Amino acid sequence: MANRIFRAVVLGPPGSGKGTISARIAQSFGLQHLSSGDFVRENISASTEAGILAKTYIDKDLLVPDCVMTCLLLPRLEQMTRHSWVLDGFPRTLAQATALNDTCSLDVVISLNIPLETLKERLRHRWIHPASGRVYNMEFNPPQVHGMDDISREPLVQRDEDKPEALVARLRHYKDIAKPVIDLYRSKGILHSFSGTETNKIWPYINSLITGKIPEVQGASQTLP
Ligand code: G5P
Ligand code: MG
Repeated sequence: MANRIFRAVVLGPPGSGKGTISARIAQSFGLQHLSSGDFVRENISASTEAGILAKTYIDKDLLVPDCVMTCLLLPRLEQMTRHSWVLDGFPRTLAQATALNDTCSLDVVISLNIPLETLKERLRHRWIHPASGRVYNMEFNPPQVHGMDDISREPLVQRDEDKPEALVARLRHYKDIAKPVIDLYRSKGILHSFSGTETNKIWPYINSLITGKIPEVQGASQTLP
């Protein structure tokens, strides 16, 4: 764990590998991994007021409104004064980025640029364990037992928003909304963009970027998802 607090954000379209890369960063550098999508899904499972509201948007393949997302996430970040973290999936909009900026300062923003065809292919094969948010890919990261979560052995499901008809609209929408967010972090000089079709090829560059930003690293693990 680094001696000082380190805060990173991972941006990218659906299926770009935000969750996979963030989990590797968290595991390798001892950071807490916070995922806005997992956080929303936890709230949906727990039927909180915010979760019930968020579900009405997710069911229509829409982004959850900024005020719901910031109310869910920012108090959690404000509590994390002693922990370094990597945040995946937030901010998605300029309003969210501005709210985050008012809450804390970021060390690094990683933007993943993955070709559209690659994204479509990946999401087609993605299955999740809803209770834990664990993500599998039937080709890249398959479960030990087909169709079952490795730990709970409960059945895996495919998210409605990963089904082909919902995908193209999601990906197009992402690009429009993300541009001002990416421009903002570029202007702050903390944006690092990575392009490619394979997470395993992008990972070493991200690993060395973070290693350079966190000199005192402990507890790096060899088993990566
Ligand atoms: P989420 O949960 O943030 P998305 O759609 O932005 O959902 P997603 O789908 O979770 O992002 P990811 O995390 O970028 O994708 O990617 P991943 O899960 O790591 O990888 C995708 C798949 O590809 C996995 O199966 C993985 O194993 C595989 N894979 C990774 N690398 C490779 C590789 O190199 N090769 C291959 N073959 N496969 C690979 O948000 C869900 C919803 O919540 C709401 C929105 O409605 C959103 O749609 N939401 C928000 N709304 C407003 N504002 C926010 N900030 C919101 N955050 C969430
Ligand atoms: Mg994710």
